[in-house]
Amino acid sequence: MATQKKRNKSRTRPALKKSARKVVKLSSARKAASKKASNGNGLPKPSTKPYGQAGLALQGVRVLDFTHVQSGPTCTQLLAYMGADVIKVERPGGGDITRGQLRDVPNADSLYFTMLNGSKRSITIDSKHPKGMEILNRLIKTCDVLVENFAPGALDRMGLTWEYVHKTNPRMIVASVKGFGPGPYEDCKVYENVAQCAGGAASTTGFREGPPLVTGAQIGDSGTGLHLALGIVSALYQRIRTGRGQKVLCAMQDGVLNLARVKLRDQQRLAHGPLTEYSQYGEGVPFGKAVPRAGNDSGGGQPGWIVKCKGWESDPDAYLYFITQAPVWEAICDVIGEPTWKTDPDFATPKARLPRLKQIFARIEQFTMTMTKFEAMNLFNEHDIPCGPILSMKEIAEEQSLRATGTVVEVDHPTRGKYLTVGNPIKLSDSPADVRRSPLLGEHTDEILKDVLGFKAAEIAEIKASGAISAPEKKEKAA
Ligand code: CAO
Repeated sequence: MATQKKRNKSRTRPALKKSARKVVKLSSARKAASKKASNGNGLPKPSTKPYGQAGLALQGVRVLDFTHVQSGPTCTQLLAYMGADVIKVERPGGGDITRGQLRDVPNADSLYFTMLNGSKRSITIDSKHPKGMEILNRLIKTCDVLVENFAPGALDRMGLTWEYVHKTNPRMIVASVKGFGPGPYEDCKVYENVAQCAGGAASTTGFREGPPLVTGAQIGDSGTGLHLALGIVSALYQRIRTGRGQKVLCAMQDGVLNLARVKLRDQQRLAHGPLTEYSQYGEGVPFGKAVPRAGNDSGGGQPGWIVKCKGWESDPDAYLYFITQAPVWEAICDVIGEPTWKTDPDFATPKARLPRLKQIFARIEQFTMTMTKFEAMNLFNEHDIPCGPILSMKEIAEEQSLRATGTVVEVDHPTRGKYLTVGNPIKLSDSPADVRRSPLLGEHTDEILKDVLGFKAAEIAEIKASGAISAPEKKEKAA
């Protein structure tokens, strides 16, 4: 890329008279240094440090984190895990509303908060206080990315419009989560389940006979936070070339639809006939105009279903997801004790099996009910048959292999003690995840004012006296 640019430049540069050309001579020492630093392609030479010891991927990126609840914090926590310095701005007094929501330990930050705000620093600033705005202005000048997920218009009402932020720091990337993109609903506040419903997930989840269902996975909030993180990293990459920031917008409806894209695929297939891999096809139930709920049918081309295992009567999670993958059909027949199905024309081909899936899964279930889900998992895997146990959250919390990979991490917190959090699900071989506990409210206020913003002790005292970083003292009630 750099070489191409260089070539274009030399082609378009007007010819200068030889005498007018300014020849800048590099001293031999500088020449050697620049040769050492670069590979000749504009990139630094490959580090010789051992993997994992060359700093973290986003080291040097500073994030002004105006996020709250779940969607935005998911994004900024990931950036922090990747090494960014994430400065979470919170309202003095209460901070992020989730600190106090779904509390399990009295007077300690909730798990809702702690599991979404690890590895960040917290500063309290009242953005509606003139002194608070002064601090924010300094932060805007020093940060690379501003991330927010306020209700539509809230950032503008603070005075932090895109135009203002861009003028103050043209390199700033301003990233937002909103419920909806531009259109009829753009001014609406949105929570997780609203997004799941508006993005097409709820109408396609659940059983045909039942109402639409939302899923436990937070595809609206955390899913959109993930999308936003990718947008930010892309904008940071583009900024290397352009030198300027840009707006990044992820609407939760769009994020959910992106994750539900197979259902929009099926919507279009409906125009060409029934969806033969859906159980309702085998059951002879006609399709309507829109994609129906498909129960536990697989969303892909290999039919699957959830089958009972030993203990299902008392254990709500004694189940296995079983996939009748075509290439291992013969092995499936042998293992479940139906060897004649290998050649029986009613079962031998994927097409022949489609109208009989209910019967096939009933037979598989008869077999799996004789063993635990883990025994079944082991047995089928010996034959390369894809399947998976339905794991409870208790089992996941106790799973040692997830601890070993850092996907589940135990951290210690000064007021709540040890808790489990989800570490970085994205593993980079040269950037080990930096998973630390969440900050207390305003824990890093002084340190940020001093070290990041360069305020002197007297100025910090003045800021404190102004009330811009602390909640107004509660007046004692008269006796
Ligand atoms: N100092 C002073 N005021 C502050 C502040 C600070 N540090 N931080 C926030 N505020 C103010 C905002 O300025 C805003 O004030 P105004 O409305 O007077 O301008 C106010 O706090 C509340 O912000 P909000 O409207 O975003 O919060 P809410 O609780 O009413 O709504 C939510 C929450 C999530 C519905 C809304 O923020 C939203 O729709 N966000 C976008 C979509 C989203 O991310 N949803 C996912 C949420 S997780 O399920």
